[in-house]
Order: sequence, then structure tokens, then C-alpha cells
Amino acid sequence: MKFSNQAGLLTMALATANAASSASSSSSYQPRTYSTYSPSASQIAQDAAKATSNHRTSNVTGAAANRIFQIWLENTDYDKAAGDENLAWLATKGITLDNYWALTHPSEPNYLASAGGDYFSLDDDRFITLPSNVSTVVDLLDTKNISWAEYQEHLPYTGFQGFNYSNQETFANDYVRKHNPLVLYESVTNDADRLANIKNFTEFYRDVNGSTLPQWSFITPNMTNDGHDTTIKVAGAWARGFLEPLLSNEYFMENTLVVLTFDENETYSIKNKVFTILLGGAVPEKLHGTTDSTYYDHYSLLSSVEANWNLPSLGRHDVDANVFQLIANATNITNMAVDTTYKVNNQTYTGYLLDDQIALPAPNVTAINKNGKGVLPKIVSVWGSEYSAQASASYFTSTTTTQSAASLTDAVTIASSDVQKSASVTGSSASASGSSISASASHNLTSIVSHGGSGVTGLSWTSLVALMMCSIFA
Ligand SMILES: *[C@@H]1O[C@H](CO)[C@@H](O)[C@H](O)[C@H]1NC(C)=O
Ligand SMILES: *[C@@H]1O[C@H](CO)[C@@H](O)[C@H](O)[C@H]1NC(C)=O
Ligand SMILES: *[C@@H]1O[C@H](CO)[C@@H](O)[C@H](O)[C@H]1NC(C)=O
Ligand SMILES: *[C@@H]1O[C@H](CO)[C@@H](O)[C@H](O)[C@H]1NC(C)=O
Ligand SMILES: *[C@@H]1O[C@H](CO)[C@@H](O)[C@H](O)[C@H]1NC(C)=O
Ligand SMILES: *[C@@H]1O[C@H](CO)[C@@H](O)[C@H](O)[C@H]1NC(C)=O
Ligand SMILES: *[C@@H]1O[C@H](CO)[C@@H](O)[C@H](O)[C@H]1NC(C)=O
Ligand SMILES: *[C@@H]1O[C@H](CO)[C@@H](O)[C@H](O)[C@H]1NC(C)=O
Ligand SMILES: *[C@@H]1O[C@H](CO)[C@@H](O)[C@H](O)[C@H]1NC(C)=O
Ligand SMILES: *[C@@H]1O[C@H](CO)[C@@H](O)[C@H](O)[C@H]1NC(C)=O
Ligand SMILES: *[C@@H]1O[C@H](CO)[C@@H](O)[C@H](O)[C@H]1NC(C)=O
Ligand SMILES: CC(=O)N[C@H]1CO[C@H](CO)[C@@H](O)[C@@H]1O
Repeated sequence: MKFSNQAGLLTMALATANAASSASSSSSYQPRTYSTYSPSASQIAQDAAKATSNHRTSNVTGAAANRIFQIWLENTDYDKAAGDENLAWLATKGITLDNYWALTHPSEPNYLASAGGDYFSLDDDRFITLPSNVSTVVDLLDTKNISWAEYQEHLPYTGFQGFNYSNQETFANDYVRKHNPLVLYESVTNDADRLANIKNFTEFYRDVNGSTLPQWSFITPNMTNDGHDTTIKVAGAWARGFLEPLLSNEYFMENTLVVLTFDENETYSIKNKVFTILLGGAVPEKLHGTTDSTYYDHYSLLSSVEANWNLPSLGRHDVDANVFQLIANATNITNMAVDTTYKVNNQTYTGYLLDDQIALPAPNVTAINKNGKGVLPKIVSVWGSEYSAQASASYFTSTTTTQSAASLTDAVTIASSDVQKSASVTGSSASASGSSISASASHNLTSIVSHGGSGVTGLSWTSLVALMMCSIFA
């Protein structure tokens, strides 16, 4: 979606709100601005000389794995990926997750959500940052000194925060910020020591060879290798070429769980399910070549990390996301069955990053995650009163409805996790007690925004309610 569409949405929503109600306070409208930091190659070369890299390791024992590494490929429909010969080969070395879902379109919101437990209503790939009071998975890992790093192919230097770094000969897309989840959060980028963990592939091989791999990492191949600017054939060949030697590297393999996934499905009109494989030494050989059909989505990457190391939560969608069965089995966690009949996950809910009048959603500071832990104490102290304010302003949290999702106007596009997502418009983003409660609590805040195409579709009366609610918070 182009920015003009968001502006269009805002104007349209405001016009409707003004016409309908004096509760709308357009005077509080403050456009948010973001950096567009895109340094030149010569500036980058200068800054590179000053960059320092951490090479930290640790060995905090997890329930099912001592390392969890994720590798993200790009924009490929499930069947196309499953049909690729190299990915099919990799599948014989691990467990295929055939009911794993991306969250929305396009790329950046999916990456954003994988680190922070929400995509905050982002529906494009622009330069955004989340303020320093929004926590991520690294705040959780740090509670136990579990080492972490990111490896971004062709990141020009450790800690680079620019928008892109293109191939300096062809100027083709190479490294892009939108595929780098942690760099989107000021809680990471404001801290020089954390930035020193945001590294490139040269540093990855240094860590493999020097036995300094971290226990959590996020690995992004460049725009050629991840399939974004190429094809699934290229991405599949890259994935096998990258992983095959590692799968026989004893140091790399030991107690390691690798999650190979895709950010999103390519075709927007179909279900946004993505091909995902679990690999590595943490996967018992007897499960090689098997399929796990439990419902997962990108939030499972957070809930599984929390369960594996018995960590507190972010109080967002990480709280009740299903945990990879491998880890759930080791921690006696029961996963939820999720009805995907009406699920598409191809549209973004209205909220913070789409509408400058909507406040940052507070995490649910009272939530308990799948492994029975509360929210990270630091988050509770920062967000506690904001959560109470948002929750009490949300009259809808105490009302219930017998309407099923399917009977609502927008219902075909709303399945349980979409409905939960919509709750975060006013901050009640997560519920440990399952989807039904948050679903019944939040229908009135559900508004759906279309991607791509021309103009805005699906804007409903419910978004008006959302807008009125936010003028209360503004
Ligand atoms: C980590 O500790 C486990 C025991 O919990 C041990 O088996 C393993 O070799 C250690 N791994 C590393 C990389 O030190
Ligand atoms: C983490 O490391 C810091 C400094 O290295 C230390 O002070 C702290 O006690 C450690 N915390 C845990 C939970 O091990
Ligand atoms: C990777 O990062 C290191 C450390 O900042 C830098 O020296 C190196 O040039 C980078 N390598 C590539 C291939 O970009
Ligand atoms: C970033 O991308 C733009 C547009 O493609 C390109 O002109 C520019 O050279 C790139 N910047 C770097 C540092 O590669
Ligand atoms: C991406 O990385 C590969 C090496 O892994 C390299 O051959 C290719 O040229 C890179 N893509 C771009 C656009 O630089
Ligand atoms: C989302 O998927 C539904 C169902 O296939 C389709 O009707 C709708 O047009 C899609 N939306 C977008 C923005 O592609
Ligand atoms: C989890 O446990 C169930 C029941 O014992 C078993 O069938 C399944 O294979 C296990 N799954 C994994 C991924 O370990
Ligand atoms: C899981 O349940 C089994 C059987 O009740 C018990 O033996 C085991 O200790 C439990 N494991 C954990 C991690 O709670
Ligand atoms: C927050 O989580 C608690 C505990 O599960 C739940 O009872 C409550 O309904 C949630 N709050 C909201 C606003 O969803
Ligand atoms: C979080 O930070 C943003 C941006 O500075 C601010 O608008 C918001 O009020 C803060 N929220 C809390 C609960 O601190
Ligand atoms: C949603 O709003 C409608 C119209 O204002 C109201 O009748 C209904 O009770 C509300 N439902 C919930 C769940 O709050
Ligand atoms: C074209 C294609 O393969 N798209 C896939 C996207 O994901 C859904 C699953 O929800 C598959 O059914 C489609 O095949």
C-alpha cells in the first residue's frame, strides 16, 4: 500500500467521525515523523571504520533446545515453496510445519511482529521506528543473559541503521532495513551495546568458526538469496547451500533448533500460510521427514522462545500464540486448535502506525503466557497505568456478543487471531485466556484496511468506533 492510501484512510475516517460525532478531536492530530536515514556509500565506509561487534555466547539450558535460530525467506506461496526440490530436501532433515501462518502483508510488519509481538498496524515497508518504551524479545532474553544476535547478509557494518545498502557495482537491492526486525525498535537502537549484536554474514562465519554463536538469532539473506528479487528456485538453492554444511557441523548442530520460514505468502487474495521447516540437532532423528499440522504463526517464534527458556512475556500476541510442539511437549504446554476456515491474514487492522491519532497500544500487563509467566516487570512498570487507562476506556471489554465472527460484515477476513489483533487498537492486545474472550470483546474495534490496489476498501462503521475510542486516549 502506498502512503497516499493511508492519508486517504485518515481523511476519510476523520470526515466520517466529524460528521457523526463531536467526540472526534481532530485538533489532537499530530503527524508522526520518522527518520529517513539513508547514508551515502562513502559515509557508510567512514562509519564502518568505527563499528564494533560483540561476539558473545552463553549456554543457558532450554527445555528442548539450547539455541533457536530463525531464517526468513521471502514472498512465496506455500505450495510453490513445498514443491521446490531443495526445500523438499531440507524437509527430509526436519519437521515440516504445514499450518504456519504469516500475519499480514507486506514484508515489514511480519518482521516487526516477530520481535515485538505486534505489528502495530504497519501495512507497508516504510521507515518507521517503535519508541524506546516498546520492548522486544531481546529484553526477555536479557533477563537470563541468553546471548543473542542478528545476522543480516551484506549489512555493511555492525549496527548499521540506514534504509538500505545496495550492491555497489550493480546498485541492485542487497541489504534492506525492512527485513531487519530489531533495528526497527529504539529499545534496541538506542543502546550501543545492543547495536553491536546486529551483524552480517561475515560475522556469522566468524562466530561459527570461533565457537561464539549466540543462543538466539535472526538470519536474513540478501534480496537475491531470500527470493525477494528472484525466484523460489534461487531461495531454495541458497537455503540448502547455507544449511547443508551447517547440518553436519557438530558445533552448530548441538541442541540447536533452526526455524526456516517465509515472511509472507505471495498471492494476496489467498490464505497467507507459509512453508516452514524445523531443523537442527534439537529435532530428534525419528521426527525427520514428518509433518506437524498444529496452527502456528510468526508470534509462535516468540512464545516458543519464552517456553523454551521459561521467560516472561511482552504482554502482546506472544502471550497465547501456540508453542512449537517440540518445545510444548518438553514443557507440558497444551496448544490451542485454531479454526482457519475464515482466516486469510491478508489485511491489516487499523491502529498506531496507520493512523497518527491512535495511541500506542499498551500491552496486557496482567497476562500470563503459555509457560505460566507474567509480563516482564520492566514492561509492567512502564505500561501499567496506561494499560489500566486503555482497558477502562474500552467499555467493550466487559460486553460480550453472541455474534460469531462469520456473521459479521468483515467476518470472512477475521479469524481468531485477527480479532485479537484488532483488540490492540485500544491496547488490549493479548489475552492469556484464549481467543474467544478477546474475540467477543473486540468486534467493535475491528476495521480492515486493504493492501495494494487503489484506494481503501472495507472501511466500516467499526473503524469509526475505533477512532472515537482513540480520541479518548489522545
Ligand atoms: C551447553 O550445555 C549443555 C549441557 O546443558 C552441554 O551438553 C553442551 O555441550 C553445552 N554447549 C555448549 C556450546 O557449550
Ligand atoms: C547477567 O550478567 C550480568 C553482568 O554480566 C550479571 O550481573 C547478572 O547477574 C547476570 N544475570 C543472570 C540472571 O545471570
Ligand atoms: C560486515 O561487518 C563487518 C564489521 O562491521 C565489516 O567490517 C565488513 O565489511 C562487513 N562485511 C560485509 C561483507 O559487508
Ligand atoms: C539505497 O537505495 C537507493 C535506491 O535504490 C540507491 O540509490 C542507493 O545507492 C542505496 N544506498 C546505498 C548506500 O546503497
Ligand atoms: C547477495 O549475496 C550473494 C552471495 O550470497 C551475492 O552473490 C549476490 O550478488 C548478492 N546480491 C546482491 C544484489 O548484491
Ligand atoms: C484477502 O483475501 C480475501 C479472500 O480471498 C479476498 O477477498 C480479498 O480481496 C483479499 N484482500 C486483499 C487486499 O488482497
Ligand atoms: C509430541 O508428543 C506427541 C504425543 O506424545 C507425539 O505424538 C509427537 O510426535 C510429539 N511431537 C514432537 C514434535 O515432539
Ligand atoms: C510434564 O508432565 C510429566 C507427567 O505429568 C511430568 O513427569 C514432567 O515432570 C512434566 N514436565 C515439566 C517440564 O513440567
Ligand atoms: C489481559 O489478560 C488477562 C489475563 O489473562 C485477561 O483476563 C484480560 O481479559 C486481558 N485483558 C484484556 C483487555 O484483554
Ligand atoms: C511511550 O513512548 C511514546 C513515544 O515517546 C509516548 O507517546 C507514550 O506516551 C509512551 N507510553 C508510555 C506508557 O510510556
Ligand atoms: C458494538 O456496538 C454496537 C452498536 O453500538 C452495540 O449494539 C453492541 O452491543 C456492541 N458490541 C460490543 C461487543 O460491544
Ligand atoms: C498459490 C499458492 O500456493 N498459495 C498458497 C498460499 O497459502 C495457502 C494456504 O493457506 C495455500 O493453500 C496456497 O496454495
